[in-house]
Parts: sequence; C-alpha cells; structure tokens
Amino acid sequence: MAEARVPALFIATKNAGKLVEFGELLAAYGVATRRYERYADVAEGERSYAENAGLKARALRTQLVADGIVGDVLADDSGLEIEALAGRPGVVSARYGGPDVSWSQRRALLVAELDATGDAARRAAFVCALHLVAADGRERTAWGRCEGRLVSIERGNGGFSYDAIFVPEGELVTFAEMSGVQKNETSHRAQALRALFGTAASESRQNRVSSFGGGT
Ligand code: ITT
Repeated sequence: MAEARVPALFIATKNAGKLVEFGELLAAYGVATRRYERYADVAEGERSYAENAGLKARALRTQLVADGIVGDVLADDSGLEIEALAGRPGVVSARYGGPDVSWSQRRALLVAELDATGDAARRAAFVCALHLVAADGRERTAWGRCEGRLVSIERGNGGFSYDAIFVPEGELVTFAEMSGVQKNETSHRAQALRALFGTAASESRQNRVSSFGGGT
C-alpha cells in the first residue's frame, strides 16, 4: 500500500524557539516542519511585520529554487508591543538594547524602561505576521495578536526570548511558566496560523494541505 505523504512546510527562521513552536503547532494540523540548514537570514526592515515576513519567506524560496528544491515556505515576523512605550519595541524587538546584549539583559532593560514610565497596567501584546509562499508561487499573509501584561521580575524556564516577562490576558503565569501546549492555545503565533489556515488545529483534518497550495 502506498504510504500517505505528510505535507510539510519549510520554515524560514534562524530562531530556534520559533522553530520548536512551529513544530508543535503545525503537528496539530498534520503538517511537518522542514528546516533548510543553508537558509541565509535576510536584512529586515523597520516598517512592518508583514513586509519582513514576506522578505524572509521569499528569500528562502529563492534559495530553494536555486538549489532545485520544490516546497512551501512559511516565515514569521513578530514582536512585543508595550502600550506605555507607544508600541515599542514592536517590529525591532529582536534588536532591542542593541545586537550584543544577552536575552536576560534585553528583558531587564525593557522592564526597566517600562518601570520608569510608572505605568501600573503594564499592558503589552505579542504580535505575529506569517507569510506563506506556496510551491506554486501563490502568497498569503495572516496576523495574530496576544494581549497581556509585562511582569517586573522574570519567571519560568520554558519558551524563549521575552516569554519569561509576559503574562497573557486571563492568566496568572508567564509564557515561560507554561507548557508548550498551554502557550500554543493562546499565542500570537497560534492565532496567526489559525487565520492562515482558516481553522483551529483541533478542527483541522488533512484538507489543510490544499489550503497552502498542495502537498509536497
Ligand atoms: P527570524 O527573523 O530568523 O525568524 P528573529 O528572532 O530575528 O528570527 P523576529 O525578527 O521576528 O525574529 O523578531 C521577533 C522578536 O520577538 C525576537 O526577538 C523573538 O524572539 C521575539 N518573540 C517573538 N515571538 C515570541 C514569543 O512567542 N515569545 C518570546 N519572544 C518572542
């Protein structure tokens, strides 16, 4: 009997944390993730998440085509927007505090800047734009947003980057204190995937393949 092919997406990212999350999130849709070791990161702009996600996805697709590989490509551009900082660091979240600071320093710097505003609500949101370039060249963008607040002292060892200082709305724990499964129920990335595929993972079946242009 012929083996059923599992649809797969190449993920255009250098961020190991994102890659792990995409593995978990896409598995729930019956889609496998593929990594392309030679993916060369692109210079990102400072204007919009969608524009950056498009740059990343098209860059990887160009590399794949040059190497004679056919496949669907997905890229993510995301960031953390803090209300009291007028939405900063936003689209440049990966570079907040400069390129050479560690993640614990970056989180501490951001918390210090928020503390200095005296804002008690500490409202923030994670935002994500996903850009899909299907093997046949069709492109699609979708967005997700997760509201929450920043805590002053980081908590938890899970997740990555800003997870230890972000508590999503309606929760008491940070993303870093949650299991991957819990974070994936509400995260900006999970919501953007839901928008991209037009359905929640729990409702999805194999027809997911056709929504990004056919299996690979
Ligand atoms: P790629 O461009 O290679 O995907 P990156 O880390 O540069 O990786 P972005 O340009 O999208 O990614 O920057 C988004 C920043 O926001 C980056 O520092 C992320 O780690 C952070 N971020 C995004 N989603 C996050 C999440 O779910 N939890 C914690 N931090 C997150």
